[in-house]
Amino acid sequence: MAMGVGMSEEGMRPVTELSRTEAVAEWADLVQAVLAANQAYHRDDAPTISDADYDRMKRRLAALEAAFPDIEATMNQQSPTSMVGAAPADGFGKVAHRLRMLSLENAFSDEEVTEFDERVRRFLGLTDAVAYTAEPKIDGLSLSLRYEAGRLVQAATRGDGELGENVTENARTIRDIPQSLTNAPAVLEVRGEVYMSHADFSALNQRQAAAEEKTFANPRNAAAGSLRQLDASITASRPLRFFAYAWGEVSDPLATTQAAAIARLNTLGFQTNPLTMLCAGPEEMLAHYRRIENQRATLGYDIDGVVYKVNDLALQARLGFRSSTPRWAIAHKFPAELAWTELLGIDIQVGRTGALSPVARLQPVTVGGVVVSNATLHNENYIAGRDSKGNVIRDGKDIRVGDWVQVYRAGDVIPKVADVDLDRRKIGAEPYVFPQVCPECGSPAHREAGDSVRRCTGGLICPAQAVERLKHFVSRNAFDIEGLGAKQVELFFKDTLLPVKTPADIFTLAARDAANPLQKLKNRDGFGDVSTAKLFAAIEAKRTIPLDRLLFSLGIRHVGEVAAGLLARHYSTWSAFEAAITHATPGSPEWADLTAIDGVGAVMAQSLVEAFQNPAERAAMDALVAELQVQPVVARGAVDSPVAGKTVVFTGTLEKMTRAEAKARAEALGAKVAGSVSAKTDLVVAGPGAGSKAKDAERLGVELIDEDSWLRLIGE
Ligand code: JCF
Repeated sequence: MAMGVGMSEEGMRPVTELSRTEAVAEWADLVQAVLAANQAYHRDDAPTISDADYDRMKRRLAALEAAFPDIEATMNQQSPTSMVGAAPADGFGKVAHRLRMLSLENAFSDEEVTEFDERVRRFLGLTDAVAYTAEPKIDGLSLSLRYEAGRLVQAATRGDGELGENVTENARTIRDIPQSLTNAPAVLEVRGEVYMSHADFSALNQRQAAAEEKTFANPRNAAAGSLRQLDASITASRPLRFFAYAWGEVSDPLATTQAAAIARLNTLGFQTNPLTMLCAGPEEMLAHYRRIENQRATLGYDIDGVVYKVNDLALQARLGFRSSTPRWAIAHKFPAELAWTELLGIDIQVGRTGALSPVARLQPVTVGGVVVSNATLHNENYIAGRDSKGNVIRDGKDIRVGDWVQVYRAGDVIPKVADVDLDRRKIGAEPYVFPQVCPECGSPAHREAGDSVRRCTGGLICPAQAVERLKHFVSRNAFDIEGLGAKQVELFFKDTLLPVKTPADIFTLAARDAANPLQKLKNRDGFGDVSTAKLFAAIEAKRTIPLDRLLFSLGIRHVGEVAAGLLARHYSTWSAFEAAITHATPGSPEWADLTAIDGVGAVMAQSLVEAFQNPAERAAMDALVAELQVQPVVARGAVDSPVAGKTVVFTGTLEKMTRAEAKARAEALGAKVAGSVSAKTDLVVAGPGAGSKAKDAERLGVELIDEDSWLRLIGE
């Protein structure tokens, strides 16, 4: 029985009273009805039911799925509640970017810019100069505009780079964004920055204040707040602008160089930044940086640095990407803003891996337009006037409570304490004594030799570590559960009726709530029918998770996103991974196999092994995995590449490309690149001077080819 138009929720039987068969029948009908309504609304622009009825159907679906969590899996049909791009009950629809929206690596000094150029040329094996474009880095928010047959069909925010928000209707109200293009490629995604000028920002704030509406802290916030309005007519009333500086999918290349591509975007009708310049190398780039810096105050809009990009697009393609940033670009940030203030106290925060981090409590002070009252003091050494290697910093001046300290902010990062004014030190100020036990759980806090960080040894028994692990678990690049952020995790962690102490507890929340005859979550303060159903549905939607995300989410020390990807692509399935790590003690074949993964060293391997040998950690992982369907991860680019899934070792001197480029190319084609030859190696590519690795290949019967054969194999 699907809900008919106008049918009230009160008239419906609670999902908990339904038999499984009844629930499945109702679910299947509802899915069909919602899909039909989606099509009518999105494809045909001709809604067949009211928004209220639509929302009711989606809520009922979510409730059914919360009460019968396996419905979606057993019916072999994806529910609209977990579909990307389906119209959500509120907020914006999600858009999957066809090509990831990138962010940029940062440089903070001239030296880092020179190093960037050296890195680029080393990677490409070029001794000649490389040309770069240099342009102001606009401080707004990035937007991707998709044109098909010359018409604007979609606008999406960056989001996490893979999934953005659909803000098409809002983008249509921005004057700088053309609705249609002539002589454009059939498919063209234009990327750039939405921003607000200083003049428009202050006029907007005056209007807002006069109307007793909220004012904005800076033009960036005003631009973001204006673009992300559910009511596009509000966006239309806000003076937003747009600079184009990049592109995503294109059916025909725009040009062969960055500079020409930008010129083409300009010809097509986009604003491009007039301070974009072509530079012959680092010297000219730094000169242009100074020029832009000198004009910063009079530009009329906020910029926070200068972006440099390799000009030759063929070289950009060879350079490719690191995990989320291109190797061919860098953002040279303007110097941080500074201020002096009094250090009121030092608090110790205990992080996810047990690290004791000292946090400065400051007399609030404005640093570059933002009020700062906390700043990081990094670690024990830093307070004492030494860097993490023990070398003297700040001429060895230590930092004491009551001191006047210099605070700085660079970009969006956490403010830092940089310096201390000894002339203003109070008489009787005592050196800071760093705690030797965890302030949260009382366990001893140890410093390993060579580590600048003191760590709580309590592991999961330390409430601070446990809660930070949970926060990491639900964070954006981990499980990313909508409606379950850091704040909610802290509340559930302390909750007595529905406690969440480990990740597995998240996935039993709905069942525990259903089984609880006393106070249901929906009847509690801050919850309700709708938000509870939404939360449970959001949790259900993440019960199926790719292995790489799961591995990152576990929060094992030294296993970041990149490492999680490497491990997932190597082992493919949770059971293979779990079996391998369980048996991987130094000297075992599993250990050799683990450490042969390029990018996995002994330190990470040891950390994984320790996590699996720790009974509490192990129990938490087993309980979690029992709640999940872990999707296997296949090697990247597995489609139609002759080397996809193969393990390749490069040895000897390569003549057509550098080792770094060869490795990046191979990985882009879905191959695994290993550092040493083993029985698992599929292919050894040997250049002149190849030594023991070529011999190993012969001994183990592994195929051995030269560089030219490799290039032919990958079709170059
Ligand atoms: O102005 C900017 N904020 C800006 C951001 C300019 C660029 O040329 C960018 C960017 C982010 C990513 N280019 C990329 C690839």
